[in-house]
Amino acid sequence: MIYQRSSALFAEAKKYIPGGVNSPVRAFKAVGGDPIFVKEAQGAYLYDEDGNRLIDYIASWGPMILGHAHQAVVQAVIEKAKKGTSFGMPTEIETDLAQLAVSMVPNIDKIRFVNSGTEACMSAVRLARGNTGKDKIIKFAGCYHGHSDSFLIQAGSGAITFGSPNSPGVTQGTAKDTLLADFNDLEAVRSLTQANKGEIAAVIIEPIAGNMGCIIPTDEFIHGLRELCTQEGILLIFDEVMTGFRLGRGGAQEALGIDADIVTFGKVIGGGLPVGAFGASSEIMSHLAPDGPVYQAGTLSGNPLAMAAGLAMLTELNDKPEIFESLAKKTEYLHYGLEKSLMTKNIPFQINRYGSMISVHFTEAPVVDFKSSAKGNNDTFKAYFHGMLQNGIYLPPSAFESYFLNDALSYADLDETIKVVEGLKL
Ligand code: KE4
Repeated sequence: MIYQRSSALFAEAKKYIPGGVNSPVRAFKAVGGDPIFVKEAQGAYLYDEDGNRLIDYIASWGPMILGHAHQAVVQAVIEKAKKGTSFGMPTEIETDLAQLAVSMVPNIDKIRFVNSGTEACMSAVRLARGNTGKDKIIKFAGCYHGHSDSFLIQAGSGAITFGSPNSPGVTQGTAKDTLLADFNDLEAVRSLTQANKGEIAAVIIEPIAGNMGCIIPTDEFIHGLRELCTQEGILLIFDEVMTGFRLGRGGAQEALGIDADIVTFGKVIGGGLPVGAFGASSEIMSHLAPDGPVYQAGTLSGNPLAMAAGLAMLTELNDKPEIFESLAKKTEYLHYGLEKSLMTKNIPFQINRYGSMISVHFTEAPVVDFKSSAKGNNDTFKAYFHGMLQNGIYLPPSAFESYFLNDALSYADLDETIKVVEGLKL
């Protein structure tokens, strides 16, 4: 594969945009080389600026669950754009999407739209603090909830990728209110609640973690966490920016059988346009402005264009829930195919999978938290990533990410992907 035009475009971009990208993980820093510039995408395929066709396993980091340029979404956006894109005034379509989302997700009565997952998680924490009058939060090493200051403490995704899980610019004053525990370590959480009795507003967690690769909670951990939060009067925030509307209509709450107190969303809920959201019971949401004193706002929040994309995507998923099952089956097929191919390479590896999220880790021990994920051999990962890319398969350019399958992927695409792995020298 030739990537000359992408490299030239990257050099040009770096003159005007820091690092040549608008989100660090896109820059290929973890895998080396220049990032691929996409010209367009259709269904399961990316078409880059050098004319290469790539089978896409990131789906824009989750949103494009139906595949790229899905007819229903594109049509809805075109029609809505003709009538104006943003008014800064309430529109009916916001209620339509809110009603649909609330009907799909268990345990939330109301939802507020914002413009990113970061905003959703940041606002959810403020709402929890406003509801409880407490300052501290617990997060888990390797979980990523966006780039709001409180979260950039042992954060996952791009933060780990750059080896800077704690970002400069986050003050001690902020960091002191973020307590850290290891994912799947219930005792660590229990100790923090005892050492900070009555001071913790919320625990925020990715219920199925996707920002240190895909990591699945043990039943004992996630159910124990729910019980502990209930006992201690701590609000449990499920960050479902990745899992919401991907694992099923009801996301991780439904899949795990756990009721969170506040749930955050992003990615799929916007259908590929900028939408984040957070939802909770009417009681908890009654604290949010303009009903209550917890302030939160946004010029483009709920803008009709983004609402149109989100409504089209959620309507498709709500009307055809068999899509979730079909995606999970495709992911299982890919899992066993990758496993079979990698076993011929005589290297240690782990494959973690949940629903349509999957990740490959080149390490001996099971990957159950940030520490075990960080033990992965990054040189092997780089060879794997570039070997796949050279053969037309686009994977996340970091070992600390999850693949996101899309419904446009065919079994022929999966077989092609598996075959490429067979031929890799790792
Ligand atoms: P955004 O602000 O990027 O929309 O959402 C932040 C966020 C919050 N919570 C979870 C669980 C997330 O995965 C994310 C964002 N995910 C990353 C991918 N690991 C976005 C990709 C990027 O940073 O460019």
